[in-house]
Amino acid sequence: MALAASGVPVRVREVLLRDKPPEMLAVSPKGTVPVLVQTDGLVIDESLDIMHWALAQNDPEGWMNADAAETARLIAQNDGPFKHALDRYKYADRHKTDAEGHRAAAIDILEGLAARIDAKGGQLMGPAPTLADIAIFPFVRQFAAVDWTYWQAHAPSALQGWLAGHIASPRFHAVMAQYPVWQPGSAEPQLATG
Ligand SMILES: N[C@@H](CCC(=O)N[C@@H](CS)C(=O)NCC(=O)O)C(=O)O
Repeated sequence: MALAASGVPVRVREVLLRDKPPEMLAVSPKGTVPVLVQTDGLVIDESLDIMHWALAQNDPEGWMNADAAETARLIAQNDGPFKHALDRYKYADRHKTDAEGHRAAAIDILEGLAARIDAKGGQLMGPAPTLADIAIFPFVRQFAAVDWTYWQAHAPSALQGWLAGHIASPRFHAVMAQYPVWQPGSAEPQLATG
């Protein structure tokens, strides 16, 4: 999303996580996506770092115009306790965990986000989206998608509206496009940006 918003030109190599190409592991041995390789060969392989990198170059919608410490705190809460609960709710079979307990822990965090959205006028840091919203909504979407009926019945309405707005954005649709899996020598399409 940040790459798309920044307009920084990016070519995409789609990979299968179950069949990671050696070319990817050679530049980023930890084997997670996304991996960004700059034209000078420098590698960034954490999504938040990629967001910062893109928006430092061009931030036409002012996604960095928010309190940095508060933004970092919200993202750390998301990447730490929220993701912990989400994974154990979503993959309760794999983790042999109590799905409902983890769902409740996640909902506690989501209630806090909803209170912020109400207080701030629509988004996490103010009336307009900033980095925190863009970094966090895909995880809230994953939570909602585990059980949409539960989400609609129990998630705070401010958060339902916030998520619906982000999911409906043309940019989100564009960046969710599927690309043919890359193989050496195959095309590297431009990132679709909406
Ligand atoms: N903190 C990392 C997490 C990246 C991550 O875990 N990505 C998952 C996919 S969403 C992955 O690549 N998993 C490796 C695998 O499933 O083999 C980031 O945000 O870049």
